Order: sequence, then structure tokens, then C-alpha cells
Amino acid sequence: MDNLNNLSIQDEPVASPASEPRKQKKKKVLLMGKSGSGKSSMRSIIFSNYVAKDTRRLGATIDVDLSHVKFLGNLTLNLWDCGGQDAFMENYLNQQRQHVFSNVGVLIYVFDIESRDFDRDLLTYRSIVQALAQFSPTASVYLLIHKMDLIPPVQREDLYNHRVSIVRSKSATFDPTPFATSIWDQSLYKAWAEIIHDLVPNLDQIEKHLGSLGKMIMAEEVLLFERSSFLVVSSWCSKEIFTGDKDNPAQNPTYDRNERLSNIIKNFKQSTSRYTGTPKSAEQFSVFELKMPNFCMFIVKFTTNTYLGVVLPPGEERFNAAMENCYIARKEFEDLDSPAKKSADRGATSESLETA
Ligand SMILES: Nc1nc2c(ncn2[C@@H]2O[C@H](COP(=O)(O)OP(=O)(O)OP(=O)(O)O)[C@@H](O)[C@H]2O)c(=O)[nH]1
Ligand SMILES: [Mg+2]
Repeated sequence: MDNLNNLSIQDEPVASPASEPRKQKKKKVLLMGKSGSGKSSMRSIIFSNYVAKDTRRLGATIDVDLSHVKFLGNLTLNLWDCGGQDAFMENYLNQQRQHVFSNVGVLIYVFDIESRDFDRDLLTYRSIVQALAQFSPTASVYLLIHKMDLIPPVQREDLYNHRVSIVRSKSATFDPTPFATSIWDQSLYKAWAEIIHDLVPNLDQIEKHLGSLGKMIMAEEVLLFERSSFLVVSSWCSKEIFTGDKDNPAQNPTYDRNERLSNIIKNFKQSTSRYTGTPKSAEQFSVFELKMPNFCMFIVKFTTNTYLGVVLPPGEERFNAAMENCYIARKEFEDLDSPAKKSADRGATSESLETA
């Protein structure tokens, strides 16, 4: 953990144009919310290979826990996990105000749905948002209404909508993007995948290439996973599968399949690590194949920062040809990814969590 007073982060407030894919881009991401709302839990699940039950042993964060996460598109996230106890919040809002709130790219604010004092949470949120408006008026704000698993399913939607509408009204000049989340299901992956999707600088180029590749290999779906978090940062669907309405794909009713897959594969990696004795942060597999009567799928190690998932109709020839072509396409994608090809320094570097 870095002491707050020793932090000195220089961020680029404006993203570089997509024509300079190799220039390093840094984004300062503030993760805030009251103590116990679940900030460090989600961070360690998404970036440090924890499973949900591991989070029970996390202690309260003291000051700020800073991690640097390398992503595709040569993006580095400077993730500030800000301990939410009152004394720390006071400190961020007063003595450290400029230091904490300047050059912020994204604020992710976590509300505990079970909180007994929502009014007080709102007051704190309002102060935080005012500080952000003062020093980083162009930042994006995401609201995570968290621990939704603790609410009976029939009440979830109403309670969530109610909370979101109140929080929105206290958001100053910002127009926050809300998510309902829980560490106990795939909702956490959905929220973070969308946040990351918005942050990756040259994703439009990557998506264009992904579509061309999908058509060329006659895939039904192509998924690009970020390699350390296994979030689906981009995906493509063939016309036969995708009707054009994102929420209503023609043939695959599992609308949240991307985040489900992230969740399943992360858990699979956990089990592999447990039973083979390999470190949790190790990559564990270079290729994963699934051949079912009604579809086939493979996931391969792709570029420095990605894995590629491909879904195809059944058939050995198409499967083999598609895999070959994906390997050939790697070079093209590597150029869009990162110059740090040979670097072993990947994923989150978070001193306190890794040694916890
Ligand atoms: N039921 C449930 N519990 C959760 C969820 N997310 C986190 N928790 C639990 O909440 C507790 C507190 O989580 P932390 O991540 O340490 O909270 P924090 O926001 O980092 O707290 P500070 O560091 O003090 O600011 C842990 O015991 C987690 O297991 C969730 O989605 N559902
Ligand atoms: Mg914490």
C-alpha cells in the first residue's frame, strides 16, 4: 500500500488520438464509497484473482491502496482504492482534496444497498462529487449499487431504481452510469467490462478488426477477453445470431453470457491453480476447446493483453481452420495492443493485497 501523502501521479487528462496506438495512456480511477461497501472486494476479484469467498478475509483499507493495471491498447489504470472510514473521507475532502481529485478519469462510487444510513451516504457522495466537479469536471462517474444479493429478488428492481434516481439527483453536473452489482454473481463482471470498454483508447479499431476476423472464419461469435481480469472488452456476433437489438439476440437468449463466461473462466482458473499448485496469477491455459453437438468453442492466448474466444457451429474442419486463422491474425492485433510484448510485468501490482 502506498501512503496517500507519498502519491504523485501524473495523468493525461485528454486521451491521445487513435492514430498513436503505441503511446502510453494512463487513467486515474477513483474507487470510493463508505467503509465496508465492498470496494476492495470487487477490486481483488476483478484484478487480483480472488474468488468471492476470499474477500471475507480482507481488512479495512487504510488511506489509499494504489494499484497499476496494464491493459490492452497500451492503457494503464491507476486504480485508487480509497478506504471509506470517516476519518479518511475527511482527509480526502480537506487536506488531500486537490491531490485526490485532480486528473481523475473515472470515479466509481459504491453504495451498499443494505446500508442503514442512506441519507448519510448521500451527503458523503454529494461532497465527493462536488470535489470532483471542482478538480476534474470532465471525469466519468459510475454508480455501483452493490451487495444486491442481500435483497430478495422480487424487491431488487424497485429498490435499485429508487436508489439510482435519488443518487442521480445529487450528482451535480455529472450524469452517472448506474449498475446493480454483487460479488456473488456475474453482475460485477458486466459493470467492470463496460467501464473498461469505455476506457480502452483504440477499441473502435480493435472492434473493426474483430468483426473482419469473425466474418472471415465464419464464426457465430468472437469475444476478446482482457488477459488478467478476463473481462470481455469487446465482442462481435454474426448477423444470423445478432438481430441488431443488443438486448434481444435472435438465437441466443442468454443476454448476459459474456459476463457469465468471464465468471466461469475465472473460477476455472482458480480451481486449476488450487489443484495444480500453480500461482493464482499464472495464465494456466493457452488453449481451451469445447466441442458440443450443437456448437463448438475455443479460447486461445492471443496478444500480450488478450485471449480470444470463438464460437462456431459444429464441424471439425471449420473449427481447425478458424483456429489456424486466429493464430495468423495475432500479429495484426498485437500491433493494436501494446508495445510491452516481452514484459512480464502484467496485471495488478497491489502490494497489500498480493501479500494478504
Ligand atoms: N453479501 C455481499 N457481501 C459483500 C459483497 N461485496 C463485498 N462484500 C463483503 O463486504 C465486506 C467488506 O468488503 P470490503 O471490500 O473490505 O469493503 P471496502 O469498501 O473496501 O471497505 P473499506 O476498505 O473500509 O473502505 C467483506 O466481508 C465482503 O466479503 C457483495 O456483493 N455481497
Ligand atoms: Mg477496502
